[in-house]
Amino acid sequence: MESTRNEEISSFFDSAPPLKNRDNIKHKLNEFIRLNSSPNGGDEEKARRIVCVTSGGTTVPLEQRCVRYIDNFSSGHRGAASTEYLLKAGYAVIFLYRRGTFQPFCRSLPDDPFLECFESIDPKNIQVRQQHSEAVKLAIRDHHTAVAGGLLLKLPFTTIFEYLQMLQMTALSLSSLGPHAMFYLAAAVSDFYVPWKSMAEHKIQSGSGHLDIRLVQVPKLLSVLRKEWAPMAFCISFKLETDSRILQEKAEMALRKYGMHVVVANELLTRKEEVFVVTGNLKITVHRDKTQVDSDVENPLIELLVNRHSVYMKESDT
Ligand code: PAZ
Repeated sequence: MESTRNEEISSFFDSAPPLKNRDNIKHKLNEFIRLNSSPNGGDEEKARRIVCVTSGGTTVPLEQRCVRYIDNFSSGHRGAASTEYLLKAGYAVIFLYRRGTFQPFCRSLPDDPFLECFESIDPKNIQVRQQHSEAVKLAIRDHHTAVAGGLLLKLPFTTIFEYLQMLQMTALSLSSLGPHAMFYLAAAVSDFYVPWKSMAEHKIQSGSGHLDIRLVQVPKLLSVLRKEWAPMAFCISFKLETDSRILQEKAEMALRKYGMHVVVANELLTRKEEVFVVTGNLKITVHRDKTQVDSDVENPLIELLVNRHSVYMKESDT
């Protein structure tokens, strides 16, 4: 059983196309962690907590020179919103996100900000439209403060191959922080993929009837993250289902089987209204505050998780 699992994992990593900018990503990660983990001349107690937030969905390419791929619904809204609250709570954030999905501090901008927020006043000048000026100013200010202040590192991925290699690199780099590190795994990660070696190289041709593609299971790497990559980090994973009857059971299973510290369970249709936080023997329901127009569920969720992380860090010290 264990050896089959190990084979699946090595076969995934060995056959995955190597990351194009691996060295550059590694360098950025190491610099970011170095700067944030020793802000006071290496005083362990005062070192900043660092969290890796994963956000958006992974794609599964069907061709090596990819024209078609399998995708999922995830918009990255949860990851982007949570990143803002985690920064506010004092964390440095590694934001591992799907290209093209929601970005921190941009949630209140219109869908096409470039075209909708700006107007051309004469052939040489453009200006921000009055009705968007406050939102644009805040987005630019908060984003700049976080990135230029060295508190937000944004790393984009598209495919399942990129995502899992980047998660592994991040986890191995963060492991030196012990319990100061946190993983907030909100990305919707593909469950099945086409192994690179058995994938068509060129665009799959139509015209010969039905198409058979064999998808194999993506290895379950949450337990590897917990046991091997970053064994002391505080790990939160997410579980999404569409059938409420199996949600709790699946979340509890993830807690036990993968050794997560917390599993956040949510349903597709109500995910923006409520989530269930499963930890130890507790199941805590977290709601959006419906009395406030702009409220979201990520605000109380992050508050709860930050407290849980504090307790975990204290317990790990003793
Ligand atoms: O990205 P989003 O805001 O549209 O949705 C968030 C979410 C539902 C993808 C996340 O809360 C989640 O449950 N992620 C894990 C999904 C899963 O693989 O079960």
